[in-house]
Amino acid sequence: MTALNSGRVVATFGKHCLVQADQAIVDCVSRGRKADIACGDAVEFKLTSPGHGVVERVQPRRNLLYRSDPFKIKYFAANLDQVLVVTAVEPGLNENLINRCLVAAQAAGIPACIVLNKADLPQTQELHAYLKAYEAIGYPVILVSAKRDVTPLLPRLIGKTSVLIGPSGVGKSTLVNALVPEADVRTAEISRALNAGRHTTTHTRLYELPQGGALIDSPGMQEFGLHHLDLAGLQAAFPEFHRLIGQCRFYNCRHLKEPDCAITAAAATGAILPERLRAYQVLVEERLAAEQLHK
Ligand SMILES: Nc1nc2c(ncn2[C@@H]2O[C@H](COP(=O)(O)OP(=O)(O)OP(=O)(O)O)[C@@H](O)[C@H]2O)c(=O)[nH]1
Ligand SMILES: [Zn+2]
Repeated sequence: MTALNSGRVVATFGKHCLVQADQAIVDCVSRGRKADIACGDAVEFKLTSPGHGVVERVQPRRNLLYRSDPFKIKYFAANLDQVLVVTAVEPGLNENLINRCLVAAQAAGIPACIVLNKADLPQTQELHAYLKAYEAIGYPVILVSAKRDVTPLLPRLIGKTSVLIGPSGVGKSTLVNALVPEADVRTAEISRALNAGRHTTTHTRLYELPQGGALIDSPGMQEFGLHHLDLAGLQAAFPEFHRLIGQCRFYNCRHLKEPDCAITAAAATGAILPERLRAYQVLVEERLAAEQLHK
C-alpha cells in the first residue's frame, strides 16, 4: 500500500489541484466531487506516479470562504486569517459586489478589510473619504498602489493567510506581483504543472510570502451569489444592524417595507449607510425569490 503524504493545496483548477508537499508540487485529482477541494486546504494524498496523485482526505477546515448560486457552490479558499476585498476608482466602486464579499467573509467568521488600490489615480481621495463609513462598521481600509507602493499592506499580511477577492480589473494580480517576488515564475510553474495553458488566469493560487504568511489570488468575479445564507444569516452578517435588532415594531421584521423598522429608520438618518441596507435588502429579496422557486 502506498503511504499517504500531506501537503497544502496551492492551486485549484477544474478537477485538478496542485498540492505543495515539502519542496515538490504534485498535480492531484480529487476522489470526491471536484468542488470539494479549496485553495489553502490541508490534504492527504497518495502518489500515483511521479508528480501525480489523488487527494484522499481534506483535513477539517478552520473556515471556508465561498459563494453560491441556486445550483452550485464556488470555493474561494479555506483556512484563512483574513479576506482582503479589493476595489479601485478604475473600474470603479462596485458597492453591491463589495458588500457581498464582506457578507461572505462575515458569515464565514473571517475578518475582512478593504484594499483601495490605484492610489496613484485621481479621485481615489474622494473614494477613500467615502469608504470611511465602512471603517466605522469595522472594516479597515488600506490605501495602496500596486504600481507604486504596497508597503501599507505589508504589516497586515506577515504571518497570515490572506485571500484577495474583488471584481475584475481592480488590480489583484498586480498586487500579487508587487508583494511576491517571482510570482510570475511561480505562476508559470503552476501553469506548467497544470498544463492549463490559456486558462491560467481563471484559477485560484496560493503564494508564500517571503516575510512569512501566504497570499491567495482569486479570479475576478462579476457575480457573487449568497444563496446559502438564510434571513437570519444575512441579518447577522451586517454587524452595524446588531444593536438595533429587537427594536423594530414587529419581532420578526425583515427590514424591507415593514412600518416602524428601526433599521430602515437608521438608514434614513444616515446612522446606517443606506447602501448597506440596500445591499442587505437585495440579498433578502434574492433569498425569498429562491425560496419561492423551491416551494
Ligand atoms: N494606475 C494603476 N493601475 C493599476 C494599479 N494596479 C493595477 N493596475 C492596472 O489595472 C489593470 C488590472 O489589473 P489586474 O492586476 O490585471 O487586475 P485583476 O484584479 O487581477 O483582474 P482579474 O485578473 O480580471 O481579476 C491593469 O491594467 C493594471 O496595470 C495601480 O496601482 N495603479
Ligand atoms: Zn426592521
